[in-house]
Amino acid sequence: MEWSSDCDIYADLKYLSRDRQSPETWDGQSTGSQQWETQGISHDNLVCKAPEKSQGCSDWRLMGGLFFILLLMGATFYLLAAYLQVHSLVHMSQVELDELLLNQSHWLEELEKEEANVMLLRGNLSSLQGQYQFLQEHLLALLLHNQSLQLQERHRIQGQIWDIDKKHGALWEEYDLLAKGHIPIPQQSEMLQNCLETADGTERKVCHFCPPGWRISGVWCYFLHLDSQNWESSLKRCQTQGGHLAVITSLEEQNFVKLMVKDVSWLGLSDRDREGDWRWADGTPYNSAPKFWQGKQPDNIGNEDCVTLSPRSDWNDDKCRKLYNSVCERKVSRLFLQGGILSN
Ligand SMILES: [Ca+2]
Ligand SMILES: [Ca+2]
Repeated sequence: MEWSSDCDIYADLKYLSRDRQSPETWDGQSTGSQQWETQGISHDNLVCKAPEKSQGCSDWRLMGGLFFILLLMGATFYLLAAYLQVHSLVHMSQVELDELLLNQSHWLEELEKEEANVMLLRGNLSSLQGQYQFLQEHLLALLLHNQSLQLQERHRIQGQIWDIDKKHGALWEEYDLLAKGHIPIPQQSEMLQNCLETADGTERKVCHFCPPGWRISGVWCYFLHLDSQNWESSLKRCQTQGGHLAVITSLEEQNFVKLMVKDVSWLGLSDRDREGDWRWADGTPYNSAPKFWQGKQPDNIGNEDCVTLSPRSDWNDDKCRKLYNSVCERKVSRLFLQGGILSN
């Protein structure tokens, strides 16, 4: 503590009596040289020390400095924590991105394998269809040209033909599904022979497909069965192939089917449920389309309820139990072709 005789007039004063050697506090709050004199203290006896408020001010500054440092440290810790959190998130995102890229690569490989499998399957399918058709024709020839076969043997062969028909149909359905799965089709494929320009002005074409062995006309596919069966069996066989016995609704269709058949063949028209109440196999109303009966048909002689067509004559009602060829009909599969890819 420095004592001085050069006092500021507003200093917190102490005076030192030179004879007492110890400072005493001056009890005035503010002072001036005149007051020393009124109190009987000689100016020579006054000494000063640094004002108390100066010490207080230093403490405040010190506390302020400490507070600032603490604030700075807090902010630093906060920023550090935030940085670590962001860094952690970025790291996690990077890991997830790496996983996604890995998965994408995996799926692309799987897709390539799948496409290769589909191509292989298509090749196998085509080969199988050829074998089925060969077997079917072979069995039919057996039935047609070997009349001496026992009835039981004939039934067995007919059962095999039915089985082949069903498998053939199932294979086609599978092929249809594959084609709809956006699988590229070779440009020269026979499947693309019935692709037509669309009216929307794009390069997209609309393609109509029939299963192998079926003939296409407009939006319908037709299949002629040469192994003769009664009307009921013929109807069921068409249903297992995804269609029904042929339904004729125009002169153009009548002419097409008439040219197609080789002998008397069943059509999908009957009045089995009620005499004179003619019904088409697919529910088409009988009166909504033109009719192509032969001159005096239908005559219902001996209860004839099922309708036939032959290359040389128009419709005739005949007995449903008789064994004739039959014509099945089903809608074309309709797909769109763009950039060598078929899709629905
Ligand atoms: Ca009838
Ligand atoms: Ca008749």
